[in-house]
Amino acid sequence: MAARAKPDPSLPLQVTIIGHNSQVVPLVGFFVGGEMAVQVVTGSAEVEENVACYPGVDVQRIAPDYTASPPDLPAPPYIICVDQGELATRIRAWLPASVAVFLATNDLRRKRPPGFLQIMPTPAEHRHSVFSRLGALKQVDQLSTRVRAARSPLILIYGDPDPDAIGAALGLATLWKRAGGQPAIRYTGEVRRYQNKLLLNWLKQPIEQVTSEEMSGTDLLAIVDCQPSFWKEDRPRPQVIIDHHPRHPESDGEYVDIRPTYGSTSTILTEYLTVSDTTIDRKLATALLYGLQSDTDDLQRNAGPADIRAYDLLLAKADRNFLARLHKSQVPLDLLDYVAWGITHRVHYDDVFIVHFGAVPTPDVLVQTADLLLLTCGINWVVCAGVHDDRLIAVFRGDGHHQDVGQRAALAFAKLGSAGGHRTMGRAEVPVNGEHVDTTVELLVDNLFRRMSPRRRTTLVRRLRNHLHGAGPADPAAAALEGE
Ligand SMILES: [Mn+2]
Repeated sequence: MAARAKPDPSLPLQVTIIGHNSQVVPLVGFFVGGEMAVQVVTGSAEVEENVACYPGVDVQRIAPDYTASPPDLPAPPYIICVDQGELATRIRAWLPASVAVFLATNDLRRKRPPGFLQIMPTPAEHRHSVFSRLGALKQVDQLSTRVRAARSPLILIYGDPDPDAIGAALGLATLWKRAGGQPAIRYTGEVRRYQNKLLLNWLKQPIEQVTSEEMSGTDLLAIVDCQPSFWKEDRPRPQVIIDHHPRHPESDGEYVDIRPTYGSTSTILTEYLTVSDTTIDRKLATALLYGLQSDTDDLQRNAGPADIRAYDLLLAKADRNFLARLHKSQVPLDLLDYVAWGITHRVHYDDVFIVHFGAVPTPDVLVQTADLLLLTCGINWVVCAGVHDDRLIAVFRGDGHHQDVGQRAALAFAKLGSAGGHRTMGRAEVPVNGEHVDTTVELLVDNLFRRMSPRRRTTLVRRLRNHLHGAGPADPAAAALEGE
């Protein structure tokens, strides 16, 4: 004979329900349904009769005024089912001391007296969770309806596909495939970051650069993790926009879901998939979680309750070994010496580090350096600037506590180019029209620190210019061992 599984010692083996209101019978059904033994102590003949038919239920009748305890009172937990606070207190007085004393009244809007726990969600709590699910399901239906009517749906990512955009695009594709659609996932830029290449290789999904034929041939265009305002030219007119960046006034479409309070677009897609009971397989969970992790710096930045819920759910399904490998691969080998140069040539002013690299091979240098410099104690924000593609690019990183760097970037540079971001990360891109790199130092300093004293301004400009005129980053080959 097979040994019976030992009962979980942390679970009570029985509960005691005391009282006579209409909560008694449903609670008895609830516990008996979970094969728990139930003791009922009641002053009501009617209740005694109503629960008698349940298996595994023992009933003790006591005086209807509950002045005295029954002769043998079982151990806690106790659930008191009466509607008068005074009566509940009277019963409580003859119970042994225990933290496990619940009160189940019919009037669930009334405040629970102190010392009693709540056993079931209140109707308001329950209603809230059901209603929000119904709202989310309505959204999923609206999205699915669109793909059913489309011949060639296209999910488009703006620029260099980042993890959040990839996760969100895969999430939307999964939802649309379930509805019978065959969406393609495309991006407008190039895959540049090493980690993103690693992720795309591992996913083995046909995610490629978009062609102009695909753009003109699609009858259902969705953009994720971006808005049409991101495009500098040839702005698309998507039917579907799903994003978490601050809403641009011109972001219109048939289906627009923009949630700036969310840490990632992957979180929005995780909600769609979860409410509709759509299977999230290991690869999809990994992509969504990586998107959520990289946009929120592992929940440290811009993460809200929805992000935490999604994180919890995805973590159980994702490939954590692969994620660990992705997280460690931060700095590309050929950029390491740029990062080293940036660290050496920082200028420290109050609680900020400023670096101007001059010409950079890729703006990623700015991102990598800013992220690293922000690890410094006493530094609350970092600005790393460089010239790339005839534009001055300034990358902002901040702790989100002392100031909003996205707003700071916008205040400084929005009039001159594109600028903005979140509390903790911002970016500005300003055309420099072939100007000498020395001019971009002034452009950076004067817009960034409008209220700086002239003396300090002169020193800062001079210091940054001297750095530009000194030796540049080392050659990475110098660090490598020669082959035999
Ligand atoms: Mn994002």
